Amino acid sequence: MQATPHSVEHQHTDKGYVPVYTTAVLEQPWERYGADDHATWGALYQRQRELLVGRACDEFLQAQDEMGMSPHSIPRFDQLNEVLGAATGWTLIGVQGLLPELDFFEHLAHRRFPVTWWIRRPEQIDYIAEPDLFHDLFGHVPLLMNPLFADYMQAYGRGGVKAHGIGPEALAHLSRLYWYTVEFGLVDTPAGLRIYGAGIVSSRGESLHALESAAPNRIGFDLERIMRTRYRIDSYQKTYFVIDGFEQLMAATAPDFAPIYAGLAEQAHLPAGTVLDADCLFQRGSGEGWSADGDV
Ligand code: HBI
Ligand code: FE
Repeated sequence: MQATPHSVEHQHTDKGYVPVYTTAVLEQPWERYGADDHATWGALYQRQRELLVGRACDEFLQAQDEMGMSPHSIPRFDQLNEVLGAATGWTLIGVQGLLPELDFFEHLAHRRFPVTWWIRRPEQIDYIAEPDLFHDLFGHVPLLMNPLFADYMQAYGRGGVKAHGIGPEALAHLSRLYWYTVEFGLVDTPAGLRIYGAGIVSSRGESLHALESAAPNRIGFDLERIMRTRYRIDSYQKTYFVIDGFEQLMAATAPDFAPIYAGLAEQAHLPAGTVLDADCLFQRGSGEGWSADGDV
Protein backbone atom coordinates (compact mmCIF):
# COMPACT_ATOMS: atom_id res chain seq x y z
CA MET A 1 0.00 0.00 0.00
CA GLN A 2 1.38 3.37 -0.90
CA ALA A 3 0.44 6.52 1.00
CA THR A 4 0.15 9.10 -1.76
CA PRO A 5 -0.77 12.81 -1.79
CA HIS A 6 -3.79 14.30 -3.51
CA SER A 7 -2.59 17.49 -5.17
CA VAL A 8 -4.85 20.26 -6.44
CA GLU A 9 -4.30 22.81 -9.28
CA HIS A 10 -0.75 23.70 -10.39
CA GLN A 11 1.06 27.05 -10.28
CA HIS A 12 4.27 28.55 -11.72
CA THR A 13 6.59 29.23 -8.77
CA ASP A 14 10.31 29.81 -8.32
CA LYS A 15 10.52 26.02 -8.01
CA GLY A 16 8.87 25.47 -11.38
CA TYR A 17 5.34 24.42 -12.36
CA VAL A 18 4.30 22.61 -9.20
CA PRO A 19 1.04 21.55 -7.61
CA VAL A 20 -0.38 24.07 -5.16
CA TYR A 21 -1.23 22.26 -1.97
CA THR A 22 -3.36 23.05 1.01
CA THR A 23 -1.58 25.14 3.62
CA ALA A 24 -3.10 23.08 6.41
CA VAL A 25 -0.80 21.65 9.08
CA LEU A 26 -1.25 17.87 9.07
CA GLU A 27 -0.42 15.10 11.53
CA GLN A 28 2.21 12.70 10.11
CA PRO A 29 0.15 9.60 9.16
CA TRP A 30 2.95 7.31 10.28
CA GLU A 31 0.73 4.23 10.52
CA ARG A 32 -0.35 4.75 6.88
CA TYR A 33 3.16 4.43 5.44
CA GLY A 34 3.46 1.16 3.53
CA ALA A 35 6.43 -1.18 3.21
CA ASP A 36 7.26 0.56 -0.11
CA ASP A 37 7.48 3.93 1.65
CA HIS A 38 9.84 2.65 4.36
CA ALA A 39 11.90 0.81 1.73
CA THR A 40 12.24 3.97 -0.38
CA TRP A 41 13.35 5.92 2.70
CA GLY A 42 15.85 3.20 3.63
CA ALA A 43 17.35 2.90 0.16
CA LEU A 44 17.74 6.67 -0.25
CA TYR A 45 19.07 7.08 3.31
CA GLN A 46 21.64 4.29 2.94
CA ARG A 47 22.85 5.49 -0.46
CA GLN A 48 23.16 9.11 0.52
CA ARG A 49 24.88 8.46 3.85
CA GLU A 50 27.54 6.29 2.15
CA LEU A 51 28.10 9.05 -0.39
CA LEU A 52 28.11 11.95 2.08
CA VAL A 53 30.83 10.81 4.48
CA GLY A 54 33.71 13.07 3.41
CA ARG A 55 31.39 15.20 1.28
CA ALA A 56 28.77 16.63 3.69
CA CYS A 57 29.91 18.90 6.52
CA ASP A 58 30.44 17.17 9.89
CA GLU A 59 27.64 19.19 11.52
CA PHE A 60 25.13 17.64 9.09
CA LEU A 61 26.24 14.02 9.62
CA GLN A 62 26.56 14.39 13.41
CA ALA A 63 23.13 16.03 13.72
CA GLN A 64 21.48 13.30 11.66
CA ASP A 65 22.95 10.68 14.02
CA GLU A 66 22.06 12.76 17.11
CA MET A 67 18.43 12.84 15.93
CA GLY A 68 18.45 9.05 15.74
CA MET A 69 17.64 8.96 12.02
CA SER A 70 18.35 5.57 10.41
CA PRO A 71 17.58 3.61 7.23
CA HIS A 72 15.32 1.17 9.16
CA SER A 73 12.14 3.23 8.83
CA ILE A 74 10.74 6.68 8.18
CA PRO A 75 11.39 8.74 11.34
CA ARG A 76 8.43 9.89 13.43
CA PHE A 77 8.03 13.68 13.55
CA ASP A 78 6.96 13.57 17.22
CA GLN A 79 10.14 11.73 18.23
CA LEU A 80 12.34 14.08 16.22
CA ASN A 81 10.53 17.06 17.77
CA GLU A 82 11.59 16.00 21.26
CA VAL A 83 15.27 16.08 20.30
CA LEU A 84 14.98 19.11 18.04
CA GLY A 85 12.89 21.12 20.51
CA ALA A 86 15.43 20.53 23.26
CA ALA A 87 18.35 21.49 21.00
CA THR A 88 17.13 24.66 19.26
CA GLY A 89 13.39 25.11 19.88
CA TRP A 90 12.42 24.11 16.33
CA THR A 91 9.34 21.98 15.62
CA LEU A 92 8.57 19.93 12.51
CA ILE A 93 5.05 20.30 11.17
CA GLY A 94 3.47 18.04 8.53
CA VAL A 95 2.31 19.67 5.29
CA GLN A 96 0.95 18.47 1.97
CA GLY A 97 3.83 20.05 -0.01
CA LEU A 98 5.09 23.42 -1.23
CA LEU A 99 3.44 26.33 0.58
CA PRO A 100 2.75 29.85 -0.66
CA GLU A 101 5.84 31.88 0.27
CA LEU A 102 4.23 33.96 3.02
CA ASP A 103 2.92 30.83 4.78
CA PHE A 104 6.37 29.27 4.51
CA PHE A 105 8.13 32.36 5.86
CA GLU A 106 5.66 32.70 8.74
CA HIS A 107 6.42 29.14 9.84
CA LEU A 108 10.19 29.68 9.70
CA ALA A 109 9.82 32.95 11.62
CA HIS A 110 8.22 30.93 14.45
CA ARG A 111 10.74 28.07 14.33
CA ARG A 112 8.33 25.70 12.63
CA PHE A 113 9.78 23.72 9.69
CA PRO A 114 7.20 22.37 7.20
CA VAL A 115 7.93 18.76 6.22
CA THR A 116 6.04 17.10 3.37
CA TRP A 117 4.34 14.05 4.91
CA TRP A 118 4.53 11.74 1.83
CA ILE A 119 7.59 10.15 0.22
CA ARG A 120 8.25 9.66 -3.50
CA ARG A 121 7.23 6.43 -5.25
CA PRO A 122 9.90 3.75 -5.84
CA GLU A 123 10.08 4.61 -9.55
CA GLN A 124 10.92 8.23 -8.63
CA ILE A 125 13.83 7.22 -6.40
CA ASP A 126 16.43 9.09 -8.49
CA TYR A 127 14.50 12.27 -9.12
CA ILE A 128 11.31 14.04 -8.13
CA ALA A 129 10.49 17.58 -9.27
CA GLU A 130 9.06 18.80 -5.95
CA PRO A 131 10.20 18.45 -2.34
CA ASP A 132 9.00 15.20 -0.74
CA LEU A 133 9.56 13.81 2.77
CA PHE A 134 13.05 12.58 1.92
CA HIS A 135 14.20 15.98 0.65
CA ASP A 136 12.76 17.80 3.67
CA LEU A 137 13.48 15.32 6.46
CA PHE A 138 16.84 13.95 5.32
CA GLY A 139 18.01 17.18 3.65
CA HIS A 140 16.71 20.16 5.62
CA VAL A 141 15.98 18.95 9.16
CA PRO A 142 19.39 17.84 10.57
CA LEU A 143 21.01 21.28 10.41
CA LEU A 144 18.13 22.74 12.43
CA MET A 145 19.93 21.04 15.34
CA ASN A 146 22.83 23.48 14.87
CA PRO A 147 22.17 26.63 16.97
CA LEU A 148 23.75 29.04 14.47
CA PHE A 149 21.99 27.54 11.45
CA ALA A 150 18.73 27.35 13.42
CA ASP A 151 19.01 31.08 14.17
CA TYR A 152 19.74 31.80 10.51
CA MET A 153 16.65 29.93 9.37
CA GLN A 154 14.44 31.93 11.75
CA ALA A 155 16.09 35.20 10.70
CA TYR A 156 15.51 34.18 7.08
CA GLY A 157 11.82 33.58 7.79
CA ARG A 158 11.47 36.99 9.45
CA GLY A 159 13.24 38.56 6.47
CA GLY A 160 10.87 36.73 4.14
CA VAL A 161 7.80 38.15 5.87
CA LYS A 162 9.30 41.64 5.50
CA ALA A 163 10.29 41.07 1.86
CA HIS A 164 6.77 39.87 1.12
CA GLY A 165 5.52 43.22 2.39
CA ILE A 166 7.99 45.12 0.17
CA GLY A 167 7.08 43.37 -3.08
CA PRO A 168 7.89 40.67 -5.67
CA GLU A 169 11.34 42.03 -6.60
CA ALA A 170 12.48 41.89 -2.97
CA LEU A 171 11.01 38.41 -2.67
CA ALA A 172 12.87 37.23 -5.78
CA HIS A 173 16.16 38.56 -4.38
CA LEU A 174 15.58 36.90 -1.02
CA SER A 175 14.55 33.58 -2.59
CA ARG A 176 17.97 33.47 -4.28
CA LEU A 177 19.61 33.71 -0.85
CA TYR A 178 17.61 30.66 0.29
CA TRP A 179 18.43 28.82 -2.92
CA TYR A 180 22.20 29.43 -2.83
CA THR A 181 22.58 28.75 0.90
CA VAL A 182 19.86 26.54 2.47
CA GLU A 183 19.27 24.53 -0.71
CA PHE A 184 22.61 24.52 -2.56
CA GLY A 185 25.23 25.89 -0.17
CA LEU A 186 28.84 24.72 0.22
CA VAL A 187 31.11 25.46 3.18
CA ASP A 188 34.92 25.75 3.17
CA THR A 189 36.61 23.67 5.92
CA PRO A 190 40.25 22.83 6.75
CA ALA A 191 39.59 19.44 5.10
CA GLY A 192 38.30 21.10 1.92
CA LEU A 193 34.88 22.06 0.52
CA ARG A 194 31.89 20.35 2.13
CA ILE A 195 28.15 20.33 1.39
CA TYR A 196 25.47 21.75 3.69
CA GLY A 197 22.64 22.54 1.19
CA ALA A 198 19.55 20.31 1.44
CA GLY A 199 19.03 20.21 -2.31
CA ILE A 200 22.52 18.74 -2.73
CA VAL A 201 22.61 16.25 0.17
CA SER A 202 19.27 14.78 -0.92
CA SER A 203 20.48 14.22 -4.50
CA ARG A 204 23.00 11.55 -5.42
CA GLY A 205 24.17 13.16 -8.67
CA GLU A 206 24.40 16.65 -7.26
CA SER A 207 26.34 15.46 -4.19
CA LEU A 208 29.09 14.45 -6.63
CA HIS A 209 28.66 17.27 -9.14
CA ALA A 210 28.75 20.05 -6.54
CA LEU A 211 32.17 19.07 -5.19
CA GLU A 212 33.97 17.24 -7.97
CA SER A 213 32.71 18.29 -11.40
CA ALA A 214 34.84 20.79 -13.35
CA ALA A 215 31.68 22.39 -14.78
CA PRO A 216 30.22 24.63 -12.04
CA ASN A 217 31.66 27.83 -10.57
CA ARG A 218 32.34 27.83 -6.84
CA ILE A 219 32.26 31.41 -5.61
CA GLY A 220 32.93 32.85 -2.16
CA PHE A 221 29.76 33.99 -0.34
CA ASP A 222 28.71 37.56 -1.18
CA LEU A 223 25.14 38.51 -0.23
CA GLU A 224 24.43 41.00 -3.01
CA ARG A 225 26.19 38.85 -5.60
CA ILE A 226 23.88 35.97 -4.61
CA MET A 227 20.78 38.16 -4.68
CA ARG A 228 21.61 39.23 -8.24
CA THR A 229 22.21 35.68 -9.52
CA ARG A 230 19.45 33.72 -11.21
CA TYR A 231 19.28 29.97 -10.58
CA ARG A 232 18.21 26.84 -12.43
CA ILE A 233 15.48 24.63 -10.96
CA ASP A 234 15.68 21.77 -13.44
CA SER A 235 19.38 20.88 -13.64
CA TYR A 236 22.51 20.79 -11.52
CA GLN A 237 23.54 24.28 -10.44
CA LYS A 238 25.96 26.21 -12.65
CA THR A 239 27.21 28.11 -9.61
CA TYR A 240 27.62 27.22 -5.93
CA PHE A 241 28.38 29.80 -3.26
CA VAL A 242 30.85 28.93 -0.49
CA ILE A 243 30.58 30.18 3.10
CA ASP A 244 33.42 30.00 5.58
CA GLY A 245 31.06 28.93 8.38
CA PHE A 246 27.46 29.31 9.63
CA GLU A 247 28.53 32.44 11.53
CA GLN A 248 28.84 34.09 8.12
CA LEU A 249 25.17 33.32 7.34
CA MET A 250 24.03 34.81 10.65
CA ALA A 251 26.15 37.94 10.08
CA ALA A 252 24.70 38.31 6.57
CA THR A 253 21.12 38.44 7.86
CA ALA A 254 21.85 40.99 10.62
CA PRO A 255 21.32 44.18 8.56
CA ASP A 256 17.95 45.41 7.28
CA PHE A 257 17.70 44.27 3.67
CA ALA A 258 15.45 47.10 2.45
CA PRO A 259 18.33 49.37 1.34
CA ILE A 260 20.02 46.35 -0.26
CA TYR A 261 16.90 45.56 -2.29
CA ALA A 262 16.72 49.23 -3.33
CA GLY A 263 20.35 49.15 -4.50
CA LEU A 264 19.83 45.90 -6.39
CA ALA A 265 16.83 47.31 -8.25
CA GLU A 266 19.27 49.34 -10.37
CA GLN A 267 21.57 46.39 -11.13
CA ALA A 268 21.12 43.76 -13.82
CA HIS A 269 20.21 40.21 -12.83
CA LEU A 270 23.08 37.84 -13.58
CA PRO A 271 22.66 34.56 -15.48
CA ALA A 272 23.33 31.50 -13.29
CA GLY A 273 26.73 30.75 -14.86
CA THR A 274 28.21 34.25 -14.60
CA VAL A 275 31.75 34.80 -13.24
CA LEU A 276 32.75 38.37 -12.34
CA ASP A 277 36.33 39.64 -11.94
CA ALA A 278 35.57 40.43 -8.28
CA ASP A 279 34.47 36.84 -7.58
CA CYS A 280 36.56 34.76 -5.16
CA LEU A 281 36.77 31.38 -6.93
CA PHE A 282 37.31 28.03 -5.20
CA GLN A 283 38.76 24.99 -6.90
CA ARG A 284 36.71 21.79 -7.10
CA GLY A 285 37.18 19.06 -4.47
CA SER A 286 39.98 16.52 -4.52
CA GLY A 287 37.70 13.82 -5.95
CA GLU A 288 38.45 11.98 -9.17
CA GLY A 289 37.11 14.92 -11.20
CA TRP A 290 33.61 13.42 -11.65
CA SER A 291 31.73 15.04 -14.56
CA ALA A 292 28.00 15.06 -15.39
CA ASP A 293 28.35 12.81 -18.45
CA GLY A 294 30.30 10.21 -16.48
CA ASP A 295 27.41 9.70 -14.05
CA VAL A 296 28.42 7.07 -11.52
N1 HBI B 1 7.13 25.37 0.95
N2 HBI B 1 6.79 23.39 2.13
C1 HBI B 1 7.64 24.25 1.52
N3 HBI B 1 8.97 24.00 1.50
C2 HBI B 1 9.85 24.85 0.91
O1 HBI B 1 11.07 24.60 0.91
C3 HBI B 1 9.36 26.02 0.30
C4 HBI B 1 7.97 26.26 0.35
N4 HBI B 1 7.47 27.36 -0.24
C5 HBI B 1 8.31 28.37 -0.86
C6 HBI B 1 9.76 27.98 -0.90
N5 HBI B 1 10.22 26.90 -0.31
C7 HBI B 1 10.74 28.81 -1.67
O2 HBI B 1 10.07 29.73 -2.51
C8 HBI B 1 11.70 29.60 -0.78
O3 HBI B 1 12.54 30.37 -1.59
C9 HBI B 1 10.97 30.50 0.13
FE1 FE C 1 14.10 22.38 0.06
